[in-house]
Amino acid sequence: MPAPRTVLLTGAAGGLGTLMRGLLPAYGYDLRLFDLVPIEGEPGAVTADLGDRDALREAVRGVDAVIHLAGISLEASFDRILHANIEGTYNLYEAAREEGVRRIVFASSNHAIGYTPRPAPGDPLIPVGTPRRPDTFYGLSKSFGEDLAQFYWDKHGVETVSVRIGSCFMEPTSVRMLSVWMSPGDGARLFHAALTAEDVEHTVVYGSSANTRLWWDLSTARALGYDPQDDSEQYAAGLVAEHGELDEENPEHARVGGHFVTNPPLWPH
Ligand code: NAI
Ligand code: 15L
Repeated sequence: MPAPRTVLLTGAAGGLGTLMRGLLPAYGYDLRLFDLVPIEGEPGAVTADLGDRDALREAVRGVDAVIHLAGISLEASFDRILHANIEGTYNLYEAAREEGVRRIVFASSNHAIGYTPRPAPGDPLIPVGTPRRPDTFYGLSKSFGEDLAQFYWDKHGVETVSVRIGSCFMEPTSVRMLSVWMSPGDGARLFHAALTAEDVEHTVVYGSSANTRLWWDLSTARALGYDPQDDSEQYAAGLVAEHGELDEENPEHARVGGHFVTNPPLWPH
């Protein structure tokens, strides 16, 4: 597949979308933007719902690849998740198939495996092939998205890299995030690798920086050419001084999904 140039970025108004709008053009991409809400300073962005199949089909027409970030990014009622994340992701894949788009980078989440016990220091890292254990309807929708991606590769030849993102924010803000943080710069490196690697078929990767306290195996991401440059450890002393180390006895600290397992944050923010 020739290296993609024109890329549709769904969810472009959101936190990660805003970070990637800033960072990805330096890799040579010409971004087309899509979101439910208008984006200030971007009059050319498509403002539409993932339920609008005609708008999606028009938005993917002529692009080389899609980075699919749009959707509900926290816990919500099943009906809302069904519309935005399950039917919305299906609509995006159908539009891509109909318009001949060959590569999608899907923003999956660590919450697809949120009930997995978090490894203690020295335990083996969690492999990509670990059984999925969603911690929320939200995590369940990401699990569905990964299966949808596999199906569209097997049935229709649409390739996907499903990125089980940890926490992509400017800085880690909790002790858990020391393990799952992905710096924005590493996020852009990983999306670039996912867009340009050859013959990915459907590849699942974890999305994080090269954190000293990493919980999962980055080898499938590295196999795409991802070479993370950041490590959350520079924030560890401050965060541990403020919150203490993770506590084995605290249910919120026991599983990969953290507080999504015990008391998930609800959409909208
Ligand atoms: P966000 O909530 O800031 O952005 C999501 C965007 O999707 C918003 O701009 C929203 O308007 C748009 N959207 C929601 N429903 C829509 C619909 N029906 N039609 C069209 N657009 C819709 O979320 P964030 O943090 O930017 O995350 C982006 C993606 O990455 C999400 O899919 C999220 O699940 C995933 N992710 C993000 C992580 C992170 O650390 N930021 C971690 C794991 C996964
Ligand atoms: C996610 O999937 C959320 O979209 C993001 O807002 C963070 O909460 C992240 O997971 C996390 O696990 O920290």
